[in-house]
Amino acid sequence: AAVDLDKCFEVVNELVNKAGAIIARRNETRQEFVCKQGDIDLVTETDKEVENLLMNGIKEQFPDHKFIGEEESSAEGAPKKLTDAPTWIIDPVDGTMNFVHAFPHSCISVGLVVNKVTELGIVYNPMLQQRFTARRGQGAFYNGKPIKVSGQKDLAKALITSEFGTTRDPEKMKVVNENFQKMAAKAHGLRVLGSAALNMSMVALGAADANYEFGIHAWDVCAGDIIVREAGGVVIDPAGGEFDMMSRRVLAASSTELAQEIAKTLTQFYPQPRDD
Ligand code: LIP
Repeated sequence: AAVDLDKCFEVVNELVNKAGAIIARRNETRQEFVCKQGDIDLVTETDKEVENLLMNGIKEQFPDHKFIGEEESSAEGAPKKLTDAPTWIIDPVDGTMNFVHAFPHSCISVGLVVNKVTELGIVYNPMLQQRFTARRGQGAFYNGKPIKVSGQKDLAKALITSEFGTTRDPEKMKVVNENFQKMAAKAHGLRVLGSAALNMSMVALGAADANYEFGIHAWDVCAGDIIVREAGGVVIDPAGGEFDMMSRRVLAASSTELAQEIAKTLTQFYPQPRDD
């Protein structure tokens, strides 16, 4: 059956409002957490509660839709194959480290993929009420107003975001540090704010010019990808090829020229295992 994307967008916006209210209230105090893979990969009760709220709300309206969720997949521990079925890709709290510290910079990130094409995305920071939305072919919006990337082409004038990531694996950290050094030397500025989805949204807004990261997951970047592209930006693989949502690698930029310059500059890393 055809997917009613208008209804999908309406339903998910309402659910995200409810979930956002929970996150914003809890963010007033520091949160208890448990470690997942390592001591800096965190999950809280709120992550699980918000994921359930979103998934149950969607299932009620669209019983045959599928899910790839951060906590859902870690619970099952199984890789997820992306099929042609309508699939919601959900990070209930992106930026969990910020959330446990009550640093008000985390968000809900939700994308809907149909026939392996992302149709819509929402990134919502309920603490600061920043809502980024996009639907395929209809542009990107910040709190309802159309947004555009900066169009910056020159790395020397670009504000770049990236992350330390959620592992202290020495090989990975070596690459992270090497790339921070390169960017600090070549770019206009470098920021590490703690949420992959919000990093990408800042590129869409034209506030940052590019974001790259090795080690992200599909749920961190699914919504950000469509929001950046609908804002006129590009999302590619950090080595310069096509973006692969399950590869755990991303490079978003305000222009093809900037994306390719960063791709040439970066020391490459291929996180294992992939998401699928
Ligand atoms: C995290 C991101 C963080 C990034 C990690 C991770 P989580 O998501 O927000 O910025 O470095 O790769 O994916 O675990 O907080 O939802």
